[in-house]
Amino acid sequence: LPADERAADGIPVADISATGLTATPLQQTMDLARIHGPVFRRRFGHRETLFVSSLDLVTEVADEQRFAKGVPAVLEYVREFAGDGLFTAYNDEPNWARAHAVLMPAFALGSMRTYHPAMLKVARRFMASWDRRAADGTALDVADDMTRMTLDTIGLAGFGFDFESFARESVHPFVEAMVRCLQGSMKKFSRDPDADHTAEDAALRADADYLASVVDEVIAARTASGETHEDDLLGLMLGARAQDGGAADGGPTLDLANIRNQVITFLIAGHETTSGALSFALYHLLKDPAALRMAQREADALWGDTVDPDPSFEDIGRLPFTRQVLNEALRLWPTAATFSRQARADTLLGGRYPVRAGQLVSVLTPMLHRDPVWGDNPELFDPARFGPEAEAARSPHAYKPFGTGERACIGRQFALHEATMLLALLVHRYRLTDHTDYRLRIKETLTLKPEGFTLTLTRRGPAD
Ligand code: MNH
Repeated sequence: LPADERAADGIPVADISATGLTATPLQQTMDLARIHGPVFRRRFGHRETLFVSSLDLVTEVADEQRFAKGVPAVLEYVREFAGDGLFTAYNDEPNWARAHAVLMPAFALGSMRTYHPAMLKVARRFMASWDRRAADGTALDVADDMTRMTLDTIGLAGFGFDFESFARESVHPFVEAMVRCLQGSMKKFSRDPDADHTAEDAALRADADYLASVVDEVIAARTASGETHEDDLLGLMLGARAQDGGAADGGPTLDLANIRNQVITFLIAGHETTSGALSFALYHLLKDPAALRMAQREADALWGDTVDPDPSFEDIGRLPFTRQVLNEALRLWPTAATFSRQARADTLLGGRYPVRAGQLVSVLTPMLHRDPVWGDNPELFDPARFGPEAEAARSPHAYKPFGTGERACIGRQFALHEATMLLALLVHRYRLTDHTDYRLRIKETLTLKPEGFTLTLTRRGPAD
């Protein structure tokens, strides 16, 4: 790694131009933070990114008076297929405020009651698939199955569209095209500006067109049905009129081009990160028998020996330890691992580092989640960190897996409801076997997932 160098403003510069960005840029950047500390610049050719990761500095950039969401280079590339959808919209694009107003009610805690039946339906498909694995003893790829589950859930709950992922040999082609698009955005960041990228770009364009065609299929299915579905995301967007904060003439609040961008955004943002979070949670439970026992005890207390429990909406609020397991998994591996903030005016970070108006600051969330505020063994998986008293005693800025402020994750409750239910159902039903003595390797496709994490399982009996 390059020698430490300090710019005139006192911020260390890690110049990786010679070594290059690796296939795991996030983990590489975590290593840089371990060397250079909680504020540094990563220089790569003509690109420079300012990273912060201490509680103090993140508290500052989370101040909505001083900073707003920033759209960094990689998100500019994601805009090539997600356009002005919520995730990639600029703060001042009118469609952001319109779509936010239309969709917010669909993500209030109470709305999860509406999605609960669709989530449960997909969880049952998941278990039917795992039951077959339990019967024939074959190994399964955790991240793949979690991806099947979360994609089908957002498709059904959000859009009434069934991807039927568990009826397929491999994940839906939408996922494969999406992964190539996300990876393509990541690679664009590090590519040689002078080389010829025509072939790569054409391939990416083809994938983006395919994503758009799936979205058109989703919208056409709804339009053809002649039904309105006022309570799902697509219904809300298609039905929104002027009184909801849109066009003054009573016309639709969101134009069709924007609705397409929102659908693509939700199909991606609504499954990719939740699937990773569930995969990491299962990984940690497999490596921590005491935590697994506690999660099982919690599920058993709710559902006892019932072979096919019928979790109610309220049950999901009665699984606090399972929720803590997810929170802790997202602390160690926040699956959307960075987010950017943009200075509203010239300012001084930490009272000494000048940041100009409009400049971006990236929060390196996995290192914030290893700040000394987390104690002297931050690498240890310990769900007790999210017990009610421990949480109340800690700054809310110490934990940012869902970003911050007005542009924080709209789907947080959705993800947590879906993931808590599935995790509890799984530990209730199966005994999991770490048949390869798996060592964690993390694959980066803008989001994080355990790579090559497989397990075998058997059904639990009443005596387990
Ligand atoms: Mn989600 C924004 C993480 C699940 C839809 N999400 C964000 C941001 C983070 C994030 C971080 C902020 C990004 C930024 O500041 O640039 N999201 C997650 C994680 C999970 C997750 C870790 C699961 C675990 N997200 C979901 C789900 C949905 C969703 C589920 C939809 C059902 N997220 C979004 C949308 C945004 C967002 C939409 C953009 C919100 C906005 O800017 O208005």
